[in-house]
Amino acid sequence: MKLIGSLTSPYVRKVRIVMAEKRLDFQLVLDDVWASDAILASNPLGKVPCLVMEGGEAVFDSRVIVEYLDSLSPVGRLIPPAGRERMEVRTWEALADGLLDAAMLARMEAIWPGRSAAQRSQPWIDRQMSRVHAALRAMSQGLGDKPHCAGTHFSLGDIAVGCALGYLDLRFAPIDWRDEYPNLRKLADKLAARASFADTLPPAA
Ligand code: GSF
Repeated sequence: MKLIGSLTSPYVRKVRIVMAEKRLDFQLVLDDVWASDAILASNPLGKVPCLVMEGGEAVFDSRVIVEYLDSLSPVGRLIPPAGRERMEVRTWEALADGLLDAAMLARMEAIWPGRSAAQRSQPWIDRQMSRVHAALRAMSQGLGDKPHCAGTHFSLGDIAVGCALGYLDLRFAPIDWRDEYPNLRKLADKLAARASFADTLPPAA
């Protein structure tokens, strides 16, 4: 399997962590979607991550990829098979990915070179950043004093939240989520000790 992606994308990191936790072998093909259109040959949406299977079929987006990878073996199940527990884990993932979607929209509004200074909208950035802060609040409330996001086990929910927090460190360093939400800091510290997280830390911005 080939995984097309970048070392800084948090969605790609989520997939790489799942691969590592599941002990799956893959080749990482680096692609900067902002500098080239090469990704369009595999994913018409022009986004990474994109998984290219042995037969050449392309799989996207990250949620579909991780669901597929988790189904490949029962080793270290990251998504419960059914029911309420599954819904809970997927909702944590949606919350973490949603934080990222809002953060990306805000960042691109502020820095995408295709937009002139006059075209940038501060109210739009503020709207997206309010979603980021609301998602952080919801994560902290949902986690409470539990050891993991969903249930008592490490799951895709923890992975997604860890990637979202890592992205804030990379691109939104002034947001002091550790100070504001000590329970998220505790979770992040625990996750950082896992090889899958340590080995996929994004290079400094
Ligand atoms: C989001 C992927 C995405 O936005 C997923 O796979 O979960 N819902 C999708 N990827 C970004 C890269 S990033 O993490 O910076 C991307 O490829 N953006 C290119 C674009 O044109 O939006």
